[in-house]
Amino acid sequence: MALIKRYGVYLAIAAFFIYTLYSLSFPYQPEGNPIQNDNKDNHKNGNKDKESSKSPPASKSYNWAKVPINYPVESMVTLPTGAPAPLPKIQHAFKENEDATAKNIRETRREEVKKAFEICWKNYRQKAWMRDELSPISGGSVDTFGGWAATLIDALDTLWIMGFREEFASAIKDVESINFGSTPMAMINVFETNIRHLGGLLAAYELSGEQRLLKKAKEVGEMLYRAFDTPNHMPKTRWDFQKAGAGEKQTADQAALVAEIGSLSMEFTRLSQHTNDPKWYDAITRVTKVLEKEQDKTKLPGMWPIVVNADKSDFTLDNSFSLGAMADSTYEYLSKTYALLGGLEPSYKKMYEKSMATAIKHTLFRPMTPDNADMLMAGFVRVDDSVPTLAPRMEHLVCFAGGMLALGGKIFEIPEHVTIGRKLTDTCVWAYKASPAGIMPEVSHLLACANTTGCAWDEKVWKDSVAAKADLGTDKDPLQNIANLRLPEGFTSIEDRRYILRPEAIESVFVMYRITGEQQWQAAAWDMFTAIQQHTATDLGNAALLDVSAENPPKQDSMESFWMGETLKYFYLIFSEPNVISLDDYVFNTEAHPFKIPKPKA
Ligand code: DMJ
Repeated sequence: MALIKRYGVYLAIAAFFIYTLYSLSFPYQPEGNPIQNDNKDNHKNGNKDKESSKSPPASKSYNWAKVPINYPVESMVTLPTGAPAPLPKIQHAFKENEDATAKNIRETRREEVKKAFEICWKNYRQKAWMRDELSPISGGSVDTFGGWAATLIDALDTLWIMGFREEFASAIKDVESINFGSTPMAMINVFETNIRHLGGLLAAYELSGEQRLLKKAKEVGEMLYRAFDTPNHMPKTRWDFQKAGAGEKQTADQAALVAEIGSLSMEFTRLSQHTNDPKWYDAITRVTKVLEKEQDKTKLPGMWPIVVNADKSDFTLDNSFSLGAMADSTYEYLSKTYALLGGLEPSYKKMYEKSMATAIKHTLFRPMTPDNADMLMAGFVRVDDSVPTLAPRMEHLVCFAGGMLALGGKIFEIPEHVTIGRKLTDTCVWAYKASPAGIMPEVSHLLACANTTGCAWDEKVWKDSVAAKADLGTDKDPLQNIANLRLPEGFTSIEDRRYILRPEAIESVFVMYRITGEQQWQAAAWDMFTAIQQHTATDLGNAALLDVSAENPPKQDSMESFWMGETLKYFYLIFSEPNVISLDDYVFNTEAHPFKIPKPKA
C-alpha cells in the first residue's frame, strides 16, 4: 500500500511535469496581447520577432551513424517475410463519370485550398526558409523542432501532391544541406522529429522516387536510433541530443507520454523496409512487445495510460486514459502498422481489437444537443480503486478518432467501428458548426446523456449543468451569467478556446468521405475550410486563433508546420479525385505523410 502511495505521488508529480511541458509547447496567450489584437500594427511585432528570428548558434556536429552504441542488442528482430496479405477494399466504389456540376464545384474548392497553400509556401520560402516555422503575422521565423526546417520537410509531400513539382525539385538541394548532426536546441522531441521529419522525408521519397530524400531520412533515422540506446532499449522521448552525441550513457524516461513511445512504429518499419536494414524495425518491435505485454495489466485493461514508465517497461501505474492528447497516435498506429507490414504481424491486429473494445466500452459518450443527433464523442477516463469514471471532455485532438475507427473497421472488417467512426466525426462537424467562428475549440466539455443510446435535449438540464460547473453563485441573473460564458448550447465549459490550425477534424471528415462516398462530407469540409480561411488568413499565411468563441477571433503569430503538412493536405485531398492518394493504396502517418501499402503480387 505504502508503495502504491509513493508511486501515486510520484506519478502525479511526473504527470504534472510532463503536462506542463506539453502545455508550454502550445502556450496560451491572453486575449489582450497586442501582437494578436492589432494587426495594423504589425511592424512593431515584425521588429520584435525579427530579433528573435535570428538563427541561434548551432551545436557541435555529430555523425550519428558513427556515434558508438552503449547498449548493443544481442540479436535483431527482422521484418516479417512472406507475401503480403490482401487488405479488404477500403474506399467507396466511386463512379467513373462524375456529374459535371459536382466536378466543377469540387475543382473550384480544390483550387481555393491550393491557393491558400501557395501563399503560405511562398512566404515561408521568402521569410523563414530553413527555419522551423514562419510567424504568419510578423513575418518572423522560429525554431521549434530542432531547427531543421520543419515546415519545409512537413510540406514537401503536399507540394508534390498539389502538383508544385518545380518548387519540390528546387527545394531538394536545401533539404540536402540540413545538418541533422547539430541543433541549437537543448532537448529534442523524439516523437515530433519522427512524425514530421522522418515521416515527411519518407513520404516525399516514396512519391517522387528521389534517392536524396531517402538518404536524408536515413540520417534522421540514425539520429533517432540513438534515442533507443538505453539499457532496456526503450526510447528517450525528450532527448538530450548533446549528451547522446558525446556518447554519455542514458536511461529511458521514468515518466513518458504513451503517444511519444507508441507512435514510432510506422516510420521505423518503413525505414527498415526501404533500406533493408532491420535495426529500426528491431528497435520499434521492442516497444511493441512491451505494449503487448502491458495491455491487459493496466488500470483499464485493453488501453494504456497516458503516462508510462519506459525505464522499467511498466505501463501499469497511471490511472488516466484517453484516445486524445498524449495517447492518441499509439492507438492510431496499430491498424496502420498492420497494413504497412502486409498483414504479416498479427500482434498489431490483436492490440487494435482489444484497445478499441475497451475504448468503446469506457471512453464514449453521447452528447446532449438541441437537435437530438445520434452522435458520439470520446472523453477522458480516470480509474480510482478499479472504478473508471468518464469525464465528457472534447478535444480537437481527439477528432482523429472517427477516422481511426472507420479505417480500422474497414481494415479488420468490423462494421460497428465504421458506424462509431461516423458518429464521432459527426460530433466534430457539429462542434465546428456550433461555435460562433465556425471552428471548434481546442478543449471543452459537453453535456453527456446518461448512456450512449440517447436522450432528449433539455435546456434546463443544460443550463443547470453550466451554472453548477461555473459556480455562478447567487447573482441576480444567472442566465445572463451563462450568456457571458459564451458557451454554445450543449457545451458545459470551454477550457481552451484556441484553434491552432489543427487537422484532426478534417482528417476524419476526409476518411469518412473516401470510405462512404457521401457528398455531405465534402460539404462539411467546405464549411470548415471557409470558416478557417475567413478567420486565420493573414497577408503571409494562416495564424492560430486565440478564441473561437469570439465573433472575430484574435490571432496568434504562429503557424505550426502541420498546417501545410497535414491540414491543407486533407482539405486538398477531399476535393481531389478519389484515386489521388487512395486509402486502398496508402496509410497516412499521424502527420498526414502517406506511406504505400505493400500489395500481393498480381
Ligand atoms: C500533429 O503533429 C499530429 O497530427 C499529431 O499526431 C498530433 N498533433 C499535431 C496536429 O494537431
